[in-house]
Amino acid sequence: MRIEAVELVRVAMPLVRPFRTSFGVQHARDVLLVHVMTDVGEGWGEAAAHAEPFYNEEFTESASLVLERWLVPAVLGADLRPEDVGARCAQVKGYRAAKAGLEMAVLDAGLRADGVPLARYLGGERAAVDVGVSVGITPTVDELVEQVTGYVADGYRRVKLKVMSGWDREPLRAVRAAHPDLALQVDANAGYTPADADLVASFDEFGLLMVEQPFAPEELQAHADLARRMRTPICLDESILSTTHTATALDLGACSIVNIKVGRVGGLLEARRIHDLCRDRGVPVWCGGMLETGIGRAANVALASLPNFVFPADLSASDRYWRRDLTEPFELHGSQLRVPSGPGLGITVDRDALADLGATVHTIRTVPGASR
Ligand code: NPQ
Ligand code: MG
Repeated sequence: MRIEAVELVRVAMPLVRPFRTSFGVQHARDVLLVHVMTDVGEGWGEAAAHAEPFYNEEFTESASLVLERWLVPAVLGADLRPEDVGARCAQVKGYRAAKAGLEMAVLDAGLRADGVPLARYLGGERAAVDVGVSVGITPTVDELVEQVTGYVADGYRRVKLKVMSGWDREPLRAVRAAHPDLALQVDANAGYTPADADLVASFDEFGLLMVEQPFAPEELQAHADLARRMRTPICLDESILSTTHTATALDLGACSIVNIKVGRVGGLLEARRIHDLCRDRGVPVWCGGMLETGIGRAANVALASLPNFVFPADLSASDRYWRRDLTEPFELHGSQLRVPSGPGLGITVDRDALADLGATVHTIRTVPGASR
């Protein structure tokens, strides 16, 4: 297929409630969408970067700039398959959310033209995926318990609590007391240091499914040391940027569960390769989330339908994030989201919602007659 034009669409999406983690509080998402126009039709992708470089180095403005200056020119006017996008973008180091958004859009266009749903293309085997909810840090422990109880009433059967120093054992004790049998896990977003290992190891008493990314991304050995002294499995998020990072972390014993996020690893195809590597090594994975709109969520749900995604995904219904999503809303059915069955991402982008939210569009086109 030939890439004829690319639109970078930017839209501020207010969250239904603020989302606080050890790296800061988000009141709205600075959403960056990639819309490709090709000779076989259009496609959409989401570059799930954070507004600020607090989760990782990338941030929305930087992702947009890198797309405009290097990634889009690397595919514009070219006759390519979606599987070629990664290699064309490889000269750019990092900026994995930007690359993921571009690859997603080209995949959506190609699969739509072929009439193939993304989940089927990726090798998904389920029509619906188990999902959980990620609960941010709240002003008080009572508010946390209230939020968790509300989500459990909605149908979520797995809850992830964000923790940080000063917000860990006390909220954990309270949530555990209120919900003794709830599947519960925690995520520190790299907020502890190896000097906090005793404290983190003490979370064993709360009967957690896993502890996610207690230390900095590069602290693989410290994670391995912690894993050896904890009963609770360690899961890595920020440390895992590629199949190579995954293999190294597993060789070291730094984790026994892997969180796969499309925007963190550079795209759906690298995400699938990490899934396959983990499957071959008997390591369970689950699909992380970055508060995506319905566009990125559709891709995540398709990915999470692959067989080695064994823990519930960090993908909730649209109404947990947005008053109005950019697609038809994802709804909870029991504790599951349905995998879209239409071609490509299987969603329709709501252009009226984009307009009402004040989306801005930057269009990048080929020069007529030029080819590469
Ligand atoms: C995590 N996600 O597992 C993240 C944190 C997070 C649902 O807890 C843009 C880029 C938005 C990165 C929102 C959840 C993000 C983001 C949340 C990361 O660590
Ligand atoms: Mg995480």
